[in-house]
Formats: sequence, C-alpha cells, structure tokens
Amino acid sequence: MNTQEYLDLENEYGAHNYKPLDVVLTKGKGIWVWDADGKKYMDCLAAYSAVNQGHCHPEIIKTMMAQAQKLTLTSRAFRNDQLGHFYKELCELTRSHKVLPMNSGAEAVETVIKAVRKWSYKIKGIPEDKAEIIVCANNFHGRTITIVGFSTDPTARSGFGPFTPGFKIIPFGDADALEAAITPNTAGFLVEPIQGEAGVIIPQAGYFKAVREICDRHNVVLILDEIQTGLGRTGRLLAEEHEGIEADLTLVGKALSGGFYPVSAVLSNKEVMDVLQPGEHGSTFGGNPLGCAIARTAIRVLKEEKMIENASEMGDYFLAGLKKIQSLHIKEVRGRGLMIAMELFPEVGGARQFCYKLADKGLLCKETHEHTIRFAPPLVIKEEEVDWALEQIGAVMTA
Ligand code: IF1
Repeated sequence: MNTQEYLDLENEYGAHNYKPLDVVLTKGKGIWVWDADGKKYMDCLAAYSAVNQGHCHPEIIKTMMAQAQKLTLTSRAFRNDQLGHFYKELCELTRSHKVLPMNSGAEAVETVIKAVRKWSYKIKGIPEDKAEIIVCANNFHGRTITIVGFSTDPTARSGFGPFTPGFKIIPFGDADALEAAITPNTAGFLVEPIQGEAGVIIPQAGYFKAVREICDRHNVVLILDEIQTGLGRTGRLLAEEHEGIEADLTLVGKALSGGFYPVSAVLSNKEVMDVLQPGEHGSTFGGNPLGCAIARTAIRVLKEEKMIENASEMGDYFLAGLKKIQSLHIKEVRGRGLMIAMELFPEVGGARQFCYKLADKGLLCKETHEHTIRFAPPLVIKEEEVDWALEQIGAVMTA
C-alpha cells in the first residue's frame, strides 16, 4: 500500500481527533524510522519522550518476547512474579518508598489525585469533600474529564464539561502565587518540572526550592508530573534533580516502558500511599507481568547504557548548535538535556511549515502550539547525528 492509501484508510474509518504529518511509519531502530515508501527519518519527537531508549531496543524486545511466551496478564486478583521486582527496582532507582502501577500517564495523574485527597482527609484532617489541589496555568497532565477540567487550553476543555471541582489554577513559575493560593483545605500542588506542551517552559532558578519550602510549611503534598521530563529526558533521571529538591509524589510513564507498552506509576512516600486500602483503586492491566518485565528492562538499559549522561551531553551540544543558527525566524531556543524547543516569531506564520520542510530533509519533529518546534530525539543520539540534524535545521531555517 502507498502513503495515500494509508491516509485514506485512516481518514475514512478513524476518529479525527489528531492532525498528524502525512508520514506513515512502518519501521524503527534507535533514533531512525522508515516510512511506507522506504524513506528514512531521524525521529526528533521520540513519541513524546516515550521512546527515550530508542525505537525497538533489542534488550527490551528480548524481554518482551520471553515474557509474552510465559505470562502476560493475571489481573491483580492474583500475584505475579514480575511485580515485586519491578517495585523494588523502580524504588531503588528513584529513591521512593512505594509504587502504584497504572498504564497511561493520565491514569497515574488520576491515581495521585485520589491518593492525595484521601490522605488530606485521613491524615491532614481536611473536612470531607473540601480538599483543594493547586495546579498551574498552561499545564498538560492528560485527557480525562478531571484533568481537562483544570486545563487552561480551550481546545483541550471546551465542550467537555461539567468538570470535577476541587482545583485551583495559579501561574507557573510564581512561588508567591502558590503561597497566596494555599488555604487550610489545600491538599496538594500538582506541577510539571518543565512545562512540555506549553512549549518547554523552564522556570526560573530557585522556583522549585521555594515551592518545596512553601509546601513543607503548609503541609501540602508536592506532586511532580515527570511523565514527560522523567527517565533521563532532561539529562538527569528526574528533572527535580536540576532543582535540588525531592517531590513527595512523582508521576512517571511514557519511557518507563521504552515505548513498548503503556506503563505508568505513582511513586510515593509511605505516608500518602498507605491511605489506599484494598478495593479503593486499581486497574485490570496495571502491574501486569508483561508490562512489569518490559519496564524492568527499560529502566535497566537507561542506566547501563548511560543514556541519561548522553542526554545531558548531547542536549548541551544540540542546544549550543541551535543557538549558532543565524535565522531571522528564530525568536528563542531553550531546553534542558534533550528536551529542546525552538520558538519562532509569530510573523513567520506558524511552525508547521518548517516541520514539513524538515520531514522532506529526513528529520521528523512536531510543532507545539503555533510557533514552537520541539526537538526531543531518543536519548541514544550520537554527536555526528546531532551534527546532521543541525545541518538540516540550519538549512531549513535560513532558506
Ligand atoms: C497526546 C503534549 C507531550 C504529559 C504529562 C501526563 C501526560 C502527558 C506531562 C498524559 C502526555 C502527551 C500526550 C500526547 C501528546 C503529549 C504531549 F504535546 F500534549 F504535551 F508529550 F508533549 N503528563 N503527553 O506530557 O500521559 O495519558 O498520554 O499517557 O497526543 O495527547 P498519557
């Protein structure tokens, strides 16, 4: 089948809730993917950071095949021999006490909201049904009704109400606004260390130190959504390390499986997680042996193959290279590790045209909002490959 036939098939039978580039991918290996016509591209999106380990990582394939032939799903009505190991290895890696496994990122967010609300009633002593959770403007935490209910993006939320109450929105990067928003009923503060969908927005140095201190002083649980920033993307295992703080609760997903299978998790200290009693939360697939086995290998190769260090080095190199591109279109480049954004002047007329031009040259990336292009390749990218990417980006931006 050719590209047009695939597009026609999707358009006829699929819901139109996406507007993807018209590139039909059929194969991937490391940082490279191939389309239906055999054209090769560098993947500078990495499935929104779910394939940090590179496409079809051979070690993860091995684990997946072996586990798939043994046992895939038991439900949590019974135990399985992968879950405990997954818990222990993830706790040791992230210095957490307790793990609650789910599948998608949005489910991890929903899970943490339930846990924090319950903690606030049982332990903090907030009156039943009065808990408030503070979130930030321009957040992205997923697509469920509760989550889009506290989004400030009209496209994400319009037409989907009524929404779940109990959320308060403050500006991102403003510690005074957090202090001012806290009441005796505040249970938690949910925030991305770097706002991804908003366009890779990095807060000022010291913001999270101040946030940590404010949360401690008011006994407010600090929840970091590291679903996108976590697991090496920013050049550290968790983006919180750049800030010199530790969250009370951390959400991970995406790269937790290296892109093989939806696996997410809430990482918690003991006090919050212990409020959840049998029957109060769960998922048919959460903690399944196939997902756990895959995740164990996905986090092992991230460490063993020094992908986090590489993300730090290659991220600095990529960013420095982008800064050298002399183009009247570019307003700013910014990033941390391999989470990089190039913001264009609005007069240029949208970033998407450049994504198409880059695709022609064999580099896949995606605009976020109108005017920003995100570069976030798998963390296994090498220096000469960054050089090649910079050459293509330079050519397109200065043409
Ligand atoms: C889509 C963006 C990325 C996330 C954070 C939770 C979730 C996400 C910080 C939910 C998901 C995705 C989903 C994807 C597009 C995407 C995205 F452009 F919207 F912002 F990555 F940059 N927290 N992010 O970034 O995780 O339930 O999807 O597993 O198409 O919606 P999920």
